[in-house]
Amino acid sequence: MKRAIGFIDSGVGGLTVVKEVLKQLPHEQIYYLGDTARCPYGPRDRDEVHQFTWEMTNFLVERNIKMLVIACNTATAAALADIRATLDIPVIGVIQPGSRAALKATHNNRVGVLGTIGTVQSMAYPKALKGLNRRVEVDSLACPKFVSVVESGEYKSAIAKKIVAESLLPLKSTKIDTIILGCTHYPLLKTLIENFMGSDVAVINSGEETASEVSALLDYHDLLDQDDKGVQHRFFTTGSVSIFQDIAQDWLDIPDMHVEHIKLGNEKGVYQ
Ligand code: I24
Ligand code: DGL
Repeated sequence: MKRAIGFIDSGVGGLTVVKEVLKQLPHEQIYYLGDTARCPYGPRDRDEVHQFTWEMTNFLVERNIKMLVIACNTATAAALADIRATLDIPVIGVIQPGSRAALKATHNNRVGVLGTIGTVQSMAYPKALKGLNRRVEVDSLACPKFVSVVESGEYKSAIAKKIVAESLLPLKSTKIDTIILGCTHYPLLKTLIENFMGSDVAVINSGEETASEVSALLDYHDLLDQDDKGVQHRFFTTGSVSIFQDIAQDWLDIPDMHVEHIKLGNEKGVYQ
């Protein structure tokens, strides 16, 4: 029996990571769980995000996944260490890969990090970056408006351009030469961010880097699938199946995607 790579996220944003994995590893089978009923995680307490992330993890572990990817930055910041220490399958988050790529790209050891409130407050990126290179200087910035502008579908509009410019203004006066997109949604704003920061600043997509690490880790553990025979991706959502399906089909270019509605938590359904 083929075993899937499990992906968990607060909603649909983690599909940016899945898209990169499908591109790099077309033989692999994907199980994706998006907790859209309780999205966004960004403004929530760390303990709550930790609890929700464990609930998602247990759901996919019960379905015999061979590796877990925590595709959400906020969830990675709140729960990766604990989940990795507990499970006996490889577990990967989005923060370490993004950090490693940023350190490769920077010439002056000054890195900017954009994320949700939860991710920025956790200091997970500065910790990861300094753990890899103690001389690096980090400027973190929470961009709470970015997720809603992407989810409004207006991410290419003049409004988005204005929000990006206003939010990133504090970074203009710093010496950063590299910026990490530390949130699943921000790759959709990449062009606007690049245009505002200018061509001297390298923009790192954590999701893209994570896909490369998934590939390396599967190879290392000898878990890579040799062909795409019998591949049956599965998508689970705690929210609306039709909204999830519309976005995911469009984003991943998979027609007639099968999406299943599931419930998580002790008091099922009360979080909506
Ligand atoms: N993009 C995201 N989330 C949405 C959206 C979007 N609606 C349009 N687009 N909605 O995330 C989530 C809203 N919730 C409401 C409560 O129920 C669950 C859903 C970014 C997706 C990244 C893959 C714009 C859009 C789209 C298709 C592809 C990409 C995209 F419609 F940005
Ligand atoms: N997936 C989240 C992240 O990467 C963004 C959306 C949310 O706040 O839940 O941090």
